[in-house]
Parts: sequence; structure tokens; C-alpha cells
Amino acid sequence: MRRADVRTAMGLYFIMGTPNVHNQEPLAVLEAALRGGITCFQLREKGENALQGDALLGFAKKCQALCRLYRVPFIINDDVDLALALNVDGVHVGQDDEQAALVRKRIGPDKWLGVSTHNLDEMKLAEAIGADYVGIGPVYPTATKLDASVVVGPELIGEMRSAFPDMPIVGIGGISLANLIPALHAGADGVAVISAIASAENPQEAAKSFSKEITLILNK
Ligand code: TZP
Ligand code: MG
Repeated sequence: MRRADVRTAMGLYFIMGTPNVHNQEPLAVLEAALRGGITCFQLREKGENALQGDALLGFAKKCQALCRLYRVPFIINDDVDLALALNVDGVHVGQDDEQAALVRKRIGPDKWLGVSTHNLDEMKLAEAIGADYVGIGPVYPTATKLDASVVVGPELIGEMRSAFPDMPIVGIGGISLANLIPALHAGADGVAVISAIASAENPQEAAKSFSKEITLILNK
């Protein structure tokens, strides 16, 4: 790994937990997304009816196996114990989760560490503790994360990019095929989506359409 690989992986970053999938089989949705061309996957098992304990461990292992098959990095949201137990590729934490500096100590220097940021101060701190990438958002209104903070718009991505030219940045929140261009033009290395793929009637086609558009705009 290093920054070039992380930036490439940020291109089309799919995030999913079983509560984000309706009327389909979560693993089938993940495999469809992988076939459609996602470049990174984060297991974010949160909310009502979220899996726990052995059920979560079993599901995470299956996600990991699929990601390996498609050679896509597998990131765990928030759960450092699970990340270490499975020796996954990285951990993503928000501002309310276990302190990023502590997470870095626990996971060591090699696993990717992603941090959600909402302003320049959080970005500075993320950089200082050795984050490999930051998520910036919500770029647009989202119904997926009930406790999401205020909408920052693509403008914040632009500010963060100017201040931190080399930091891998992924925009998140309410991103769809109809509105991803401003986020990319503002300087993001890619977009992270939940519902645009997890709730799509055809997740493979949805991922494929995103992938095409992103490749076109970023020349990836
Ligand atoms: N963090 C900020 S917004 C968000 C998260 C996890 C939810 C993104 O979901 P969607 O469905 O792509 O808006
Ligand atoms: Mg979190």
C-alpha cells in the first residue's frame, strides 16, 4: 500500500451492512457490486437488526472472502476487535468512535486507517495521527445515517483538497449518479455510497454506471 493505491481504491467505495439491504441477499448485493467494479468495500454493520457476535463474525468472514476474490480492499467500520480478529485491510472510524490515534496504535502502521472528517481541524488531526484517507461529508442530504452531521456540500471537499493536496479523500453522503460530478471536480479521489448501490434494483448495473462515470471524470 501507499498513497497512490489508497487514492485508486477511493474511486468507488461501497459501504454496506445487512440493515442497508432490502429484499435481496446482502452477500449477493456485495458480489454484484464487486462485479460492477467497486474499488473498496467497508462493512458497516449498524442500526436496527444489525448482526452481532458470531453472526457478525461469520458474515464478515464471507464478505472478506468475496473481497479477496475480487482483489478489493476490505475495511471494517469502527470495530477494531473484529478487524484484528479477521486481519482485514483497514479500519474506518468516525469522530465519535474509538479515538483514531488509539486505533492506529492497535492496528499498527500497515492497515489502512480511514477517518470521517467534517472540517479543517478534524482533517489536520487525521493527518497528524497518520490517517491513510479521510471521508468528507455528508456532501448531500442523506436518509441513510440518522445521526449524520450538517451537509457540507462539495465546497468543503474543495477547501480540504487545497489545504491537503496529497491526502486521499472520499466524498460521502447522498451521492448518486446525478450529483457525483461536483464532488469529483472539487477534488475528491472518489465517492463512497451506501443506498445508491445497496438499494438499487440491480446493484451490479448501479455499480457499473458509477464506475464508468468515475473513470471518465478522473481518468482512473
Ligand atoms: N457517513 C456520512 S453520510 C453516511 C455516512 C455513513 C451515509 C451515506 O449513505 P448514502 O445512502 O450513500 O447517502
Ligand atoms: Mg462510526
